[in-house]
Amino acid sequence: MIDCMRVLISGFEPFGGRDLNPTAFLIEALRHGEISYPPELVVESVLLPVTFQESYQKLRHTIEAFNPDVVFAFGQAAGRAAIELELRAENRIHAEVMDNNGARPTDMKISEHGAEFLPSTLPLQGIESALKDGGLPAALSRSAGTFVCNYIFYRMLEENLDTLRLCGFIHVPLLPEQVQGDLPSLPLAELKRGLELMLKYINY
Ligand code: PCA
Repeated sequence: MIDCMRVLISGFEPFGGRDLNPTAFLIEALRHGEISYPPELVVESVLLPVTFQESYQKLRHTIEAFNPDVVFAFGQAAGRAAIELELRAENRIHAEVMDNNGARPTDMKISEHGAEFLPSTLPLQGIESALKDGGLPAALSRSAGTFVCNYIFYRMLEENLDTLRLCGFIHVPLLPEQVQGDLPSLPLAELKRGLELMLKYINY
C-alpha cells in the first residue's frame, strides 16, 4: 500500500481593522476543491483566529487530531511583495496593533527557557525555486514579525522539536483589493497557484 503524506494548511481570519485576509481565502479555496494537488497527499485545513490566546490552541488541536507530516502555516503581511518563506521563528512577541481579542502584549518572550530562534523545518530553498520556476514572486525571509504569526510559528516548532514533522510559516502579500496607495499585492489566483506548486513540491 502506498503511504500517504498528510499535509495541514492553516490560514488566518482578517485582523487589524481589515475585512479580508488572503490566507482565509486560501482555506476557503481548499475547502471548495479549487486547489489541485497530487492524489498521494491527504490535505486538511484550519482557519485560525488572530488572537494570542486561541490561535495556537486551535492549531495544536488540529495537529493532534490530524497528525500531519507537513504543516504549511500561512499569514498575511502588508508591505511584502513576494510569497515569503520564513527561515525562523523568534522567541519574542511585541504587538504593534491589538489582536482580535483586544490584547496587545509588548516585548515578551514566548518561551521562558526556549531558544532565541527556532529554524523552519521545511525544505525552503526547494520550495522557493519551485515557486520561482512557476513564475511567482518568492523569497526567503529572516523575520516572521513579532505578532500572532510568529507566535504560532514558534510554538509549533518548539512543540514538534522531537518529531520529524516538517513545519513552516509562509507570509503572503495583500490582495489587490486590499490595497490603497502603493503597497505591493498579489492576486488570489497567483496565491492559489503558489499553494499548488508547494503541494506538488512537497510530494517528492
Ligand atoms: N498575519 C499576522 C497575524 C495574522 C496574519 O494573517 C502576522 O503576520 O502576525
